[in-house]
Parts: sequence; structure tokens; C-alpha cells
Amino acid sequence: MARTLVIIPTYNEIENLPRLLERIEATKLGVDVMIVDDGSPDGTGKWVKEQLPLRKYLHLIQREGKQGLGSAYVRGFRFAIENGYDYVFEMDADFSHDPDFLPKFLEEIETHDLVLGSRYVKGVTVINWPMSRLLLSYFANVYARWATGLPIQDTTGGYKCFRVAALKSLDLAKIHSDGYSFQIEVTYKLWKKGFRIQEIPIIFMDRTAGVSKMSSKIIKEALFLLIRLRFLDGSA
Ligand SMILES: Nc1nc2c(ncn2[C@@H]2O[C@H](COP(=O)(O)OP(=O)(O)O)[C@@H](O)[C@H]2O)c(=O)[nH]1
Ligand SMILES: [Mg+2]
Repeated sequence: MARTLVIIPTYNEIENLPRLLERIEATKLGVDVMIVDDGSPDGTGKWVKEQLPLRKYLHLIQREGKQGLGSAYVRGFRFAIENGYDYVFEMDADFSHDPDFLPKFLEEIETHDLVLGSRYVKGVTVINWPMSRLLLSYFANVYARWATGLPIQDTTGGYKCFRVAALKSLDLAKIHSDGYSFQIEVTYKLWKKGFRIQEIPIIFMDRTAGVSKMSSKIIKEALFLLIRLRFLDGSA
């Protein structure tokens, strides 16, 4: 049996996380879950800590202060590598990434190294986003495709499944980007190394509880990352 770890970074997700864990349990896939919490002021990390003895599949890394999504995932990746997992997922805590798609990812990862949940392979499958945000995401992807040459419709999405053996080939210490940049950078590096990447359609639903941590800083970072990947860092 393959061992799978679902990494969920959290910052103030107490309104979502308890229900999300129940939904993951209901899939009966037997996956482990790693929460990487950055000292959420709303007590998300404290709640997870209390759950550890009750939910044996659950793991927790507590960091001090909000340190960003990218480094939270890198921390989780290291745990997966050190603890002999076969597959590792990225998943948001806010129900944008429906746990019911987990089996589809697991099916595809058997013959690929990275499976991407895509909002743009079957038309546009995004629910509840204001038009402005949808356009931003859509055109960010058009730009990312153009700048990197990645043959992928949705490079900024954060619902992904990696073969841990592929992640091991990356120099995680060199990945400093955050947010959307992080998503593009990791996928780009695996693609450059010739790993097998597959996109599957997902329906992405914007959060209905809690608040988004997206910021203009994260968008600007993505803009510059693409320039770096394309023109300065071809050997990445
Ligand atoms: N640990 C950690 N998690 C974060 C941080 N920023 C965002 N997250 C989590 O990353 C996921 C995606 O963030 P979200 O605010 O929904 O971004 P959006 O979907 O792009 O609007 C959620 O589970 C957040 O709680 C951070 O700095 N540290
Ligand atoms: Mg979100």
C-alpha cells in the first residue's frame, strides 16, 4: 500500500479545518494529514494539537508567526521525504480543493510524477470568484505559459499531488518563493527535469468562511519570478 501525506498549510482556518478533516476522513482513503500552522491567532494550531491523540493520521508542525505558504509546503515536503511517504498532496484548508477529487489524483499519480488539479482544462471551472479575480488568475496563467513555455493550462493552482521520489530531486533549500510563484516554480523545475506531469479537471470553489491571504505582494512576486525563470535561471 502506497503511503500518502496531505499537507494543509493554515493561517486562521478554525472555521474550515474541523469540517475539512471530516470530509477527508469520509473518503476512507487512509491518507495521513500534515497541518503546517503559522501560529494562527484564531487558535487553529491549538485545536489541531488537541486533536492529535484522537486522530492518529494527523500530524502538526507549528511555526511562529506567518511565514508564507511556500516555506510551509517546503517544511511539509521535508517531513514527507524523511518519513518515507510515496505521495504528497498540497491542499488549501478553505474547501477550494474538494477532497472528493483525491481518488482521481491518486489514480493518475500511479503513472505520473506530478498531478495538477486544473481550473482551466475543461473550460473554466471556478465557482464564486468575482470576475476581477478570475480574470487576474486566467491571464496570469496565459502569461505564465508564455513566459515559461510550460505546456500547462493552470500553473498557479495549489491542489497538487507529487510523487515523493520526484520531489527528492529538487534542491528544496533553493526554493524561496511564495503563493502563486511557489506553485509555478516547483512545477517548472520538475518539468525541466523531464518528470511526467498530468492535469486533471477540478471544480474550484472560493472560500465561504475565513479570509483570503492573497495580496498584491504575492502577485508582484509572481511577475518577477517568471522573468527570473525565463531569462536568468534557465538552468533551474
Ligand atoms: N502556514 C501558512 N498557511 C498559509 C499562509 N498563507 C496562507 N496560508 C494557507 O494557505 C491556503 C491558501 O490561502 P488562501 O488565503 O485561501 O489564498 P487564496 O486561495 O489564494 O485566496 C489556506 O489554507 C491558508 O490558510 C501562511 O503564511 N502560512
Ligand atoms: Mg483560498
